[in-house]
Amino acid sequence: MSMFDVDRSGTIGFNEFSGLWKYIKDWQNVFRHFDRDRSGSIDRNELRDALRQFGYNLSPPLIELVQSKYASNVTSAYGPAPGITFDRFVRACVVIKQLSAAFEGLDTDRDGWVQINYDQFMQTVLSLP
Ligand SMILES: [Ca+2]
Ligand SMILES: [Ca+2]
Repeated sequence: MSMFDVDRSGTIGFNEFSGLWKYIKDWQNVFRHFDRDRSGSIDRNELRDALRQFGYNLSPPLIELVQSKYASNVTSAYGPAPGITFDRFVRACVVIKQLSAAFEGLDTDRDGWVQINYDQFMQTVLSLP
């Protein structure tokens, strides 16, 4: 919630709530757009297409890793199909965005490589929300 508590008052005011609501609505539209088979969850291919559309070209093993990290394993006939549900999809996208931004911040010459020591690595990872 802290990312919507713009004035850091510790509570969510009306304007902040509107922002949050708009944010959720936008994400729901994004989710529906990429849930192409309308299964209520995001499978590997849908995830790959979504991330690609967002500008993140993850390799197949990375897609697999994200999928297995965020997918729920509900196999009940009444629950959502196995895959990434809405809230986890948002979380996965936010994490990938933040990790990518952190990497880009370190890769100052933009060649796709960074050389960092333990201290910088820990600082980078721990400073992520
Ligand atoms: Ca789906
Ligand atoms: Ca570099």
